[in-house]
Amino acid sequence: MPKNKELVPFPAPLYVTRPLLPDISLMQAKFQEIWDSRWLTNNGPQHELLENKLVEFLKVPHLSLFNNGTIALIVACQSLRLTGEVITTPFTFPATPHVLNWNGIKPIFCDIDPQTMNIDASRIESLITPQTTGILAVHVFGSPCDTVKIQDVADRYGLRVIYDAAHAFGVEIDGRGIGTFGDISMFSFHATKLFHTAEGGALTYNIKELKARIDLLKNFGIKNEEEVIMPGINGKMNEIQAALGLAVLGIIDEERNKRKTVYDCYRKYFNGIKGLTFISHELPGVKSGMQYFVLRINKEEFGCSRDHVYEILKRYNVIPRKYFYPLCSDYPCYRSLPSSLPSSLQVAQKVASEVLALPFYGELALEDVVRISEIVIKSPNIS
Ligand code: T4K
Repeated sequence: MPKNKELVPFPAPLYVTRPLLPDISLMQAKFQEIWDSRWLTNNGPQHELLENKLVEFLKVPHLSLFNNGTIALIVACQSLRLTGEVITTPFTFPATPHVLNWNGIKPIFCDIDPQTMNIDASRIESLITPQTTGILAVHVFGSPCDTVKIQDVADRYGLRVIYDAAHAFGVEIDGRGIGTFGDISMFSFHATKLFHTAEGGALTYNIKELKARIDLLKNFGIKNEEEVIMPGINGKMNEIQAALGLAVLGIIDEERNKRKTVYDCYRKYFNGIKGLTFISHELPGVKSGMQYFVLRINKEEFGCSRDHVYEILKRYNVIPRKYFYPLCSDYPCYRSLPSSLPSSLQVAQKVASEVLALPFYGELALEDVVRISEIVIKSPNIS
């Protein structure tokens, strides 16, 4: 049990996030519509409606829905015919490099920027070889990558750019939807995301011609009853997922406002504390998606390590996450790659040892945010 007398453990676990759920009556009405239509998947009316609504919401010209973000990303690589080597970040969820692997592409890990924690655009050029066909960058925690520098390198070397925008739903740069940068962007609609369809995802892109190819690829390559014109996969979102998405879409602005209040509360507590920094949801010109609240703990300055804070929080029934530790380049399936050498990824190694995602969702009570913050701040003094 904790030694600190003032702090007591929470009666129930406080998770890093909780799925946003619309009123059940809304879903019951949606279920009725689906039952009446007897149309459960394969481009039904809910699917069509959600696609149209998301095009508008995300401010993108074209969008294709998927059954999850990982399959969407696999299809993105297929649709751009990426081969050989693709430069990516080691500081991400396993799906990012795995998608390359599933396409027979070698991931080339590039170190990250110490502030944004995104791929360091100034290091990409030195990793390009005759085998490089693309860049797969991640808008980590919803903070935008350096899209200008990345596009500049890509244009100079004739490379394709895919953004893993799994964390960046609703993010805008100077009023422009984040899904309009690069060739293709992928959004994840997993239950843990601000906008979700329980499982799901989407690809967004500017080139109209890609729509036909992407939609064929996610439906086994079936053109019509007698023609299968490419080796596709089953990436289709079903009607129940789409209906849930339609209901969730109606409440995410309210959720974002609530999360802003939670963010402000954390910020108040952590601002100015030596050794603690956190991701900003107030970057100039950027509309935040309010997806995660991530602390960075500098062991020397704060007085204890990220791992110590993690253990102390768990003792008090707070379940934070070390997103993203270990680095993908340290997984057994990738660590023998030349680009995985820790000495080439020094910033990423340091960042991965410092990050801690704290509970962050609209329903989190502010008094709980205060208690979580106090536990963090007192961690160096709790053994
Ligand atoms: N690229 C990036 C950069 C990504 O972060 C992700 C996914 C992808 C690609 C792939 O997209 P998808 O194929 O998933 O669409 C979670 C999510 O499962 C994953 O989607 C997400 N990134 C990742 C960052 O977070 P885990 O392994 O941390 O999930 P889990 O089950 O531990 O959930 C976290 C917490 O959320 C739990 O402690 C409790 C709470 N929770 C979770 C679920 C599923 C609930 O309260 N209810 C729930 O239903 O990966």
